[in-house]
Formats: sequence, structure tokens, C-alpha cells
Amino acid sequence: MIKGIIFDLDGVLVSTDEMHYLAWKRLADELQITGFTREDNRRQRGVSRMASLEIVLEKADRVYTEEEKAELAERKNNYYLELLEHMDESAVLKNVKEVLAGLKERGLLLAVGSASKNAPVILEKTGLLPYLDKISCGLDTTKSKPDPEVFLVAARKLELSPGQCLVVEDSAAGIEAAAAGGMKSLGVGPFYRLLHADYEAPMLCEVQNWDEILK
Ligand code: G16
Ligand code: MG
Repeated sequence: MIKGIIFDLDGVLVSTDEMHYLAWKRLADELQITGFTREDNRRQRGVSRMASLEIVLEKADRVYTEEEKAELAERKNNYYLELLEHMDESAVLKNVKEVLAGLKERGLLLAVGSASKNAPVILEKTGLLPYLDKISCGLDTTKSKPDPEVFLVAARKLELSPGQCLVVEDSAAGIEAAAAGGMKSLGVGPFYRLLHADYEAPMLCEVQNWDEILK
């Protein structure tokens, strides 16, 4: 029986995709990398900051040193933080707070399992913190999804076994990570049909079969 739910953050609870895209695009433009597209940005979903940078640099016409890459990742993060300054409750996806409150009422433990090192800031700014029991994020982990580390840390913080947890994700890497960690998954978001999750719905607020999913 499912006793805890681990939610990915970006694309599941909040919408920050556009901000990530704009920050990476600004960096790509500065580096005169012209081929960085929204399709490339789709592949960055759920992937760590450094792995996302590699996707941007695929189209560069020179090789960057590790030191340069660290500087570029930091520069992008500063652009992203500038955009996050304006973030508020309006970034929360449709009816997410109502769904979380309903799941809490059923007695479930709720956690976030996000690749983002900015997860605590985002949860604070959007007013989502009070709905969550634990946070596992990029600050707790060294391996990026599809490695299950971020979800296993979340399960451990909830004091549950992986088999007692359900992962909710919008990225293929995240669904793969859930399976690798021995957890059932619910795929949501614009690409939900492509994720090969155990259960699927276009958005969290459109899930009709919680009883079946949580049994
Ligand atoms: C999120 C985004 C990714 C981003 C990653 C790291 O993952 O979907 O695009 O690269 O966080 O973010 P940051 O640079 O803020 O540490 P998730 O797991 O919340 O979907
Ligand atoms: Mg995501």
C-alpha cells in the first residue's frame, strides 16, 4: 500500500520551465550558440544543472574546460535567480494546493524529489512549504535522474520503504529513476503519454483514480 507520495517540482507542482528556458537561452546567445531550441530545452526537464549545460554546449563550436563550465552554470543560475525573484503563488500549477491538501487528509506523507538546488526557494516563494513533510533536492544528491538517488533520499526522509512510495513526474528521466528505485510512478504534464509511467494523467488535478493508484 502506498503511504507516501514524492512529487517532482518543476512541471508537476510549479511551472518554471519557461524561466529555465529563458536563462539558458540568454547564456546560449552570449556564447553565440544559435541552435539552442525549445526542443533542446524539453530534454533538460528534470536533468541536473551540469547535465543541462552539456545539452546547451552540444551545439557550441569549441570545447569548454571544466572550470569554464562551472562558470557558465553559475552564470545561468544567476539569470534564473533573477527571474525567480518575481515568482509567487501564480507559478503553482492548477489546483495543486487542493490536491495536496486532499492527499494529506487521506493520511499520506508528502515529499518533494527535485533535481533543483533552488527547490527550497521555489517552495517558499510559492507558498507550497506547509503542504510538504520533507524535501529532497539537488542539495542532497550527487547523482542526477535517471539515477534514483533523489527519490531514495526522499523515501528515507519520510521513513518509508521505496515500495511504499509513489513518484509523480513529468520527465522521462524521472520516471526511469522511480522504476530504478523500486517505486511506482504517475506521469503527468504535456508529454505524459510518452513517459511509460505506471499511471498517467495530463495534470495532477485531473487524476481521477487515486483509490486505484494508492492501493
Ligand atoms: C529541475 C528542472 C531542470 C533543471 C533542474 C536543476 O528539475 O526540471 O530543468 O535543470 O531542476 O535545477 P537548478 O539549476 O535549479 O538546480 P525537477 O527535478 O524539479 O523537475
Ligand atoms: Mg520536472
